[in-house]
Amino acid sequence: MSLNDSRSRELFGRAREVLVGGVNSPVRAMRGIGRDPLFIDRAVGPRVWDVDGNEFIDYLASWGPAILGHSAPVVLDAVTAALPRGTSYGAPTEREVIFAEAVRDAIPSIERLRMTSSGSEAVMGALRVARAATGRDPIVKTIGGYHGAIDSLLVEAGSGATTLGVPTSPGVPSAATAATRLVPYNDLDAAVTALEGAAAIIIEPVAGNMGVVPPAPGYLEGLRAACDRTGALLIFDEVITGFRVARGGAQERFGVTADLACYGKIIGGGLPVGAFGGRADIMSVLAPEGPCYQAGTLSGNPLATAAGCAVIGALAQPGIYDELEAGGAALEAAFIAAGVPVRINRVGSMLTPFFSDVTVTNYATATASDTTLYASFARALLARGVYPPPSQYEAWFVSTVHTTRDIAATAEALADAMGEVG
Ligand code: KE4
Repeated sequence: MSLNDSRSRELFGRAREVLVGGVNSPVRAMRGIGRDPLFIDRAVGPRVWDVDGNEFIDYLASWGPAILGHSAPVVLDAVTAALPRGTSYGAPTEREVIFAEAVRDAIPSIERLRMTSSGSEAVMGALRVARAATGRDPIVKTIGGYHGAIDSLLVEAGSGATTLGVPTSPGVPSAATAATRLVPYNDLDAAVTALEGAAAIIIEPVAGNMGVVPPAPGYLEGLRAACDRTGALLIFDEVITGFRVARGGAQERFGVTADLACYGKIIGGGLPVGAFGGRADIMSVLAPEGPCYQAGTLSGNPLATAAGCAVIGALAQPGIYDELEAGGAALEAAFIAAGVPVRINRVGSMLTPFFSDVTVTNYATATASDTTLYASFARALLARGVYPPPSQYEAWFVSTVHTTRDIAATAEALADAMGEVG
């Protein structure tokens, strides 16, 4: 079964003449599933339409932000109302205060917050604060963890870096990664050793960038204890899990408090946003209160903040995380009902199906999965109106607006696609 993608192909030809690789972010190029990218025309609710008019039930969710579905009315209304008041002032606004108070109400450990325009910038800021607050340089990261396009962390990085075959990027000076210590995910002993004398460990509390890999029982708690013992800071990179796996993110879901946490994606409702925050005593090193410098022209942008306030407000609705949990469970059940031979890792409404004979618990087992089969399966799903993440090393996301009919249609497509490629 094939897809009419002639307009996408035409656009891709033009795009490659002016945008590197035809895209503005590598993993969008769909090389991870062995095809050229589809150009999207619009997105509403749980669906996206490409420029050839093909309709898809969407599980990419723009890599996570679309937790309320695309073009959520509450988000569109908030941005529409904000637009006539201007798009950027370069000055503080009341809405940034409202936004930060809403984040703190949901995540009490965030005593002070700094907004940015991307998750990468949020992580950069958190690392710099951790180093300034501790006076130490070494940062521990997990092999396969992805924290944005940051020099010191683009080493054994997951997500598109692995998908594109460059987990350690050229162009990053060795000096930039000299203080980066690498440990396998879910290997507590390795992390405990690496944390001696370290400024911090930065970790995806639920890995999403080697595909979804949950923390082993006791892993996060063990990192917390090791940080307490060594004086290193525990940084949760919750760019994916923040407001995804619980209203209070992984800190709430697993009951482990981080010293600093990074956010993005969902908190901007699809507009450019990031944020980092944590203990007031740690964050007080940040300018203008302290000497540690971090800045951004569009940080706390009025439109992104309006969208963020709308999403965070909507996610305060009682029972909404039960709905998301049920949606994730329904998608997992659809894979099983369709007889797709995968090992599924799921936390709430984020999951990854691995074509693997073993349970995936870290980067080594994730990268041992059959990515060629995943690629052909994903292509077959696109031809059947289901839009999966275009890489084995990403998360599938269910929103609050995926219906039981959408899941049933997905189950049919899963079975049919597996019939073609299996
Ligand atoms: P951004 O700079 O892309 O907003 O956020 C970087 C980032 C930081 N931390 C985590 C845990 C992340 O997952 C990300 C970005 N995620 C990828 C997909 N897994 C974004 C997609 C892309 O790179 O195009």
